[in-house]
Amino acid sequence: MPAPRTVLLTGAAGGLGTLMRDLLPEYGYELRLFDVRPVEGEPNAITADLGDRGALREAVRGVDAVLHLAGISLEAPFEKILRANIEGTYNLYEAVREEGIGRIVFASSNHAVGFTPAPRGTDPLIPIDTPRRPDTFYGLSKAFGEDLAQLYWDKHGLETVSVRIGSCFARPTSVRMLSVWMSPGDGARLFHAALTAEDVGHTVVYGSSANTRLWWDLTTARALGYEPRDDSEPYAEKLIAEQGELDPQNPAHSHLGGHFVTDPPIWPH
Ligand code: NAI
Ligand code: 15L
Repeated sequence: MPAPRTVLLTGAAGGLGTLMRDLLPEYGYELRLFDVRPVEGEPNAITADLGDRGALREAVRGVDAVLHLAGISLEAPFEKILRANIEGTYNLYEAVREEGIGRIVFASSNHAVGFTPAPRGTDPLIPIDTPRRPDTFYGLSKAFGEDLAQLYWDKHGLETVSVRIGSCFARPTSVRMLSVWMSPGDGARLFHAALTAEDVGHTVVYGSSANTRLWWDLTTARALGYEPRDDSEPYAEKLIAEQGELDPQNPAHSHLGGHFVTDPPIWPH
């Protein structure tokens, strides 16, 4: 696949979309913006819902690749997740297939495997092929997205890199985030690698910085050419002084997904 230049950025009005609108043009991309909300200061952005198949088809026409960030980004009632994340992602894949676009970079999430116990002490890092253990309907929708990506690769030759993002914000704000943080700069580096690496088929990677307290294995991300430059450790002393160390007896501290595993409360079973 030739290096993509024009990229459709869905979810352009969101937190991560806003960070990437600032950072990705430095890599030479021309971004076409898409979101259900208007994108501030961007009159040419496409304002449309992922449920609007016609708008999606027009939005992807002629782009080289799609960076798919749009969707509900936290736990929500199943019906809402179904519409935005499950049907919405399906609609996008159909539009991309119909328009013959070669690659999607999909914002998956650590919450697809959120019920996995976090490694402690000398435990090995969590591998990328650890069994899926969604911690929410939200996490379940990301597991669906990864499987949809695999189907479209196997059946239609449409490539995807599914990025199980940890926490991509300007800085880590919790002790858990010391392990799962991805700096915005590393986020842009990883998305760039995912957009340009050759022959990715469907590749699943974890998305985080090179944190001293990292919980998962970045091998598949590095294989794309990703070289993280940041580490959350400079934030550790202050965050631990304010919040205390993670408590292994607290399920919201001892699983990859953090508070997503307990909020809403675990159903009786
Ligand atoms: P966000 O909630 O700030 O942004 C999501 C954007 O998607 C919003 O602007 C929203 O208007 C748009 N959107 C929602 N439903 C839509 C629909 N039906 N049609 C069109 N647009 C729609 O979320 P954030 O933090 O920017 O995350 C971006 C993506 O990355 C999400 O898919 C999220 O699940 C994923 N992610 C983000 C992480 C993070 O640390 N920021 C961690 C893991 C995954
Ligand atoms: C996510 O998937 C969310 O979209 C983001 O808002 C954070 O909560 C992040 O995971 C996290 O796990 O910290």
